[in-house]
Amino acid sequence: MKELFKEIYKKIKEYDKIVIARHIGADPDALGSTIGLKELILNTFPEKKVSVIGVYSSVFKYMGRMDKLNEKEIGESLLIVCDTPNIARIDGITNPRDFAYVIKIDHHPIIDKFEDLKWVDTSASSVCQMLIELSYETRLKMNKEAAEKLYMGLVSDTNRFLYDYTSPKTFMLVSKLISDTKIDIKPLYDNLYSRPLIDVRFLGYVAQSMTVTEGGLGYLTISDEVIQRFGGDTALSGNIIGSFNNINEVLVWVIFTEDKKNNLIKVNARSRGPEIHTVLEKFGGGGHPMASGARLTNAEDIDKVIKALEEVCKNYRK
Ligand SMILES: [Mn+2]
Repeated sequence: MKELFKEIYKKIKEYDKIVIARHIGADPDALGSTIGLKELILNTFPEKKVSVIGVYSSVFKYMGRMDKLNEKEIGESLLIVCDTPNIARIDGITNPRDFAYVIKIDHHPIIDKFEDLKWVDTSASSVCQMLIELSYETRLKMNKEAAEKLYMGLVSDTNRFLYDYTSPKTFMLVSKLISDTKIDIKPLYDNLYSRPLIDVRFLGYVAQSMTVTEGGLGYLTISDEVIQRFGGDTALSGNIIGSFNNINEVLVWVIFTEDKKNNLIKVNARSRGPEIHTVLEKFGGGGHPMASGARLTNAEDIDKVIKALEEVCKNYRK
C-alpha cells in the first residue's frame, strides 16, 4: 500500500500542470476531495498549475469555485479523477485518455478502466478520507483550507459518521486532522446542514405522499407541476432523499423526479439494507450499494425500477 502512495506522490511531483475532476451532480465528497486535493498540492508545490473542473455547484457554494479547463494543455497534464468509477460520469471530460497520465482515486466499486494508476478503496468512507490518509502517508502538506474541505466531504458522505463505512480508521484520521489543523467544525456544520424552508416543506410533502409497500419499498413520483408549486427545481428530491433513513417500515426508498427541461426522469434511490446499485446500473445509472441514482428517458421504466427494487427488498427480508 505504501508503494502506491509513493507512486501517486511521484506523479503529482512530476507534472507541472494538473487537472482534477469528479463526478457529475457533484456532492460534498466530490467537491471536497477535488478542491481539498488542489489545496494539498498547491500547499506542497506552490509553483504548479492545478485546476479543479466540473460544473459549479451553487448549492454547495461554500466548497469553493471551479477552474476552467485549458484544452490546449490537456496533452501535457496529469489528470486525477476523484470519486468517479466510470467515464460517462466524469464532469467536464469526454476522453480521459487525452491526458498525459491519469490517476483514479475512488471508493466506488470499479466500473471503467480509464486510468494509468488507480487507488480504489471500497472500504473507505469517502474519497476525502482517502486524501487525508494520502497526505499523512506522503509529503503532501495539509493546511487549514484543505482540512476544512476534506472534513466536510467526509462528514457528508458518512452522514455524520452514521453509515457502515465509518471505521476506526475514519475516526483516527479525523481526530488527527482536527488536532493538527485546529479547524473549527461548528461553522462547517452550519454550511452543511442549514437548509432553506422550501426543502423542509418539500420533505413534508414527500413523507406524506410516499407509497410504502409490504416489502419495505417507499416510492414516489414528483411531477414538474409539484416542483413548480414548491418553487424549486429538480435538485429538490436529491436534497431531501437522505432524510428517510431509519424508518421502521422503509428499507429502500426511491424518488422519481420529472425533469421537463431535459425531458427525462431523475431517479434518487437509497437503502438501509439490500444493495441497490446493481438495479440502477441496469437502467443506465449506478452509484454506491446504499445510495444510487439514474436518469430515465422512458417513463415506462419507472414501474420496472419499482418492481426490481421491490424484488430486492423481498429477497433481503427472506
Ligand atoms: Mn464519495
